[in-house]
Amino acid sequence: MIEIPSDLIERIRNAQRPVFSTGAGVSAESGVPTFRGEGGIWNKMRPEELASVDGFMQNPTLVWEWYQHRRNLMSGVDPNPGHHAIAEFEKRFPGTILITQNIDGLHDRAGSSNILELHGNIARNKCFDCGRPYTEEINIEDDFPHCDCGGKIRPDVVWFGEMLPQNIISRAFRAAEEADLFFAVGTSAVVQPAASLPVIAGRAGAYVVEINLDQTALTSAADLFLQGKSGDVLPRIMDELNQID
Ligand code: BJW
Ligand code: ZN
Repeated sequence: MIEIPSDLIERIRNAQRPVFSTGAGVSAESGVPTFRGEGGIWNKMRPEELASVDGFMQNPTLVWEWYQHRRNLMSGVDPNPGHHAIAEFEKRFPGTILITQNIDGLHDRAGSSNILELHGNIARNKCFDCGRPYTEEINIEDDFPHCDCGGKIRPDVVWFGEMLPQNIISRAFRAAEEADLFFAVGTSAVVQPAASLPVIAGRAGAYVVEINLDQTALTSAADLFLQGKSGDVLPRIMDELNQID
């Protein structure tokens, strides 16, 4: 069983502005594949084809089918103990900010409320041409629908080379700058600008804790690295906190 340093528990109890930043690893135990590492999507598929504007323009049907497949998969899974522990943390420490790169909506379903979704949400769609939200129900079997303007409908997610939603990323940068305790959980920390958030937080004085199965690009810059599954480590942290009061 992973050892949680008592110093970390003390830091959590004293934290004024805790922030979590999560990546695909947090949803892996729910059955959502990660992008990189063992079993990662990008080991078999090409991000330029499936998760870029150029890819969509060249073969919209392929991209649409891939997202329909993932929608189907994500609608059949549930939040895991890692998601639930983060939601419990927020209830215990109101004001906790949760920044996520995940598009699967599992944090919301676990009960977190203060969530900044950096890369959008697979449950939403928008028009590729005019950007208007598209709220009609979509069946998994359907070909991709069109907007009133004639544009193709696409998932409301952020592809490579696209800007992140401005209001969300600016709130995430502010949260990182103001954080005194920053948890980076289940992310390979290679995709920008999300990867810069723990670094910014650390430089601004936050204590940076990384939770991951393996070392990453962030590990050497983190103050504490807890190696393990987020679904094991995060509930262990909550257990330690619950034992104190
Ligand atoms: C566990 C676990 C368990 C597993 N418990 N842990 C050169 C240098 C720097 C930047 C760039 C560059 N060239 C281009 C860029 C910019 C680019 C970028 O960063 N590229 C790098 C890859 C080099 N970024 C962008 O394009 C972004 N936009 C942008 O920068 O705009 C400004 C701009 C515009 C134009 C030109 C230049 C700049 C947009 C990025 C969008 C990313 N989109 C995706 C797809 C989203 C939609 C979808 O899902 O379909 O987002 S790609 C994919 O990667 C997805 C993820 O959110 C993202 C990050 O992945 P994440 O979450 O870290 O997961 P993994 O799989 O990488 O890692 C999982 C981790 O979990 C591993 O470490 C495991 O060990 C661990 N793990 N099980 C704990 N149980
Ligand atoms: Zn349109």
